[in-house]
Amino acid sequence: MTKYRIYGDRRSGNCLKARWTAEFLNISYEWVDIDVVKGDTHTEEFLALNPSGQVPLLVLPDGRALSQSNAIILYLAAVHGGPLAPADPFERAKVHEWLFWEQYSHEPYIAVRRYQKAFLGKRDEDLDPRLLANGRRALARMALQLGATPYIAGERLTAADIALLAYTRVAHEGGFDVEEFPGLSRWIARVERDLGIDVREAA
Ligand SMILES: N[C@@H](CCC(=O)N[C@@H](CS)C(=O)NCC(=O)O)C(=O)O
Repeated sequence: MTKYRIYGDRRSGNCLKARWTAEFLNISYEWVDIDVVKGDTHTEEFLALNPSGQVPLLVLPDGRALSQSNAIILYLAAVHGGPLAPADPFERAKVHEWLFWEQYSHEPYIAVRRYQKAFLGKRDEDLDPRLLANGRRALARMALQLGATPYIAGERLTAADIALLAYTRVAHEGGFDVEEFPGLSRWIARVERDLGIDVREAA
């Protein structure tokens, strides 16, 4: 039987979201290594699969392709069941609330500052100061929620935890100190444990 294929760069949090979800749901898949920095997402062959030129990309066994990390998590959760997307409409909408928030208010600051510092080697004085300020605001928002519930969308692990773990666990590489925000380190450890992430390998 043809398997799912996941095209991704192992250093990318967005790509790890797809990988962690497939592994958590025991889905067998083939991983296709893509090097974003080398421009692998802009080859003619890759653009034929995803005209947006981005990873992660999920290719279904029937050949249909899906991009956007959070859409991939939700699709796999919907097809393969499990607890990641709650059945109750309001609880599910709460998961979506956090997924949209992650893409608009968290990832554009925390992932981008990390990329510019750790991958492009930029100096702090050359970075847009809004990245630090808005990233810290996002971490504070998460800490506020985690003061009330053990997981980001409530009492159980959901797709929202996977999406937010990806860049929060490497926020220090972007110059953020998660220890400043009560409950964040404990939540990171809890979700890593639930997902069975090998902390040494996936750093
Ligand atoms: N919102 C998208 C962002 C995807 C994205 O930015 N992917 C980056 C790697 S993390 C990429 O493919 N960059 C290559 C490029 O844009 O040329 C998602 O969540 O999947």
